[in-house]
Amino acid sequence: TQLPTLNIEIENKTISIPIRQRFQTIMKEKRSNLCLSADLTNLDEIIELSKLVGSNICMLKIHSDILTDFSLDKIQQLKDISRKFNFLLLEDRKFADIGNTVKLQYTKGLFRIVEWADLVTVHVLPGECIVQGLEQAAQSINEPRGCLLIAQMSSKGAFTDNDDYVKGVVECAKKYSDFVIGFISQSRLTTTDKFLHCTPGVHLNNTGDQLGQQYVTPRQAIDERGADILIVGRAILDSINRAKTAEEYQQQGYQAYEEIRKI
Ligand code: 5FU
Repeated sequence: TQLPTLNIEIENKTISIPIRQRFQTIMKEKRSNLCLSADLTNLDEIIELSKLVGSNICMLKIHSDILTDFSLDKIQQLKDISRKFNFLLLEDRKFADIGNTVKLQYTKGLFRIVEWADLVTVHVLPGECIVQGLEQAAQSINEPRGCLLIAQMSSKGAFTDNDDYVKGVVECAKKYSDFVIGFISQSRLTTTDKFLHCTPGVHLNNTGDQLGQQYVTPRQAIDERGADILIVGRAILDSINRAKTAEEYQQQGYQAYEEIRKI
């Protein structure tokens, strides 16, 4: 089964763009491999922030379950901004249940994630059935949808630090490569460019937090951790000038990406 593609009208011709290709085009056009992790608890504030940094980012990541003012109207506003500024919306849901349950979590409840999130994050702990459940649910939507498999985590002592586990995640990605467009990772997992490697735990000034987060610099993330996309949260959110800091991470990140990946 084919996942839907995004239909774009150019000079009266409809062109279909699969989500993987769309992501790569956004990165090239905007010269950005920066994903802002907008870990704020107020969606109005995220909407304002997304306008401020919209031109600097290729993706905005949120945790909808930390929002105190979530509504489908407001999330639609954020979606409209993402289309205007041309970035993807990632819901960092970290699904981790059996296929049938994740299908419900993806489509129902207060958040109805499938209706607005271009991408979601997924643990493969339950086995490949989790991807099957999500992919099935995504087919009910007439827009492209995809997911990132969590292969490795940035936190100290993560149990994902296990070669067999990571190998299993990569196999699963290859098997469902229409829907799986990449990984959340801390190292380069495949030799092909097919899968986007997205790396959290990036900060220029800190090495970690008090709760196990571990940071590397943007250049280290790309060079030593194999990142394509840098996921940056508090380094930008806690800075005095968020717009200026986002621009710095965009520039440093993309420059290192071009040099190291030779794109
Ligand atoms: F899968 C992962 C991971 O391994 N590490 C993470 O930090 C996800 N994250 C998310 O990236 C985490 O939930 C935060 O939303 C974000 C990192 O935020 P920070 O403020 O840059 O530490």
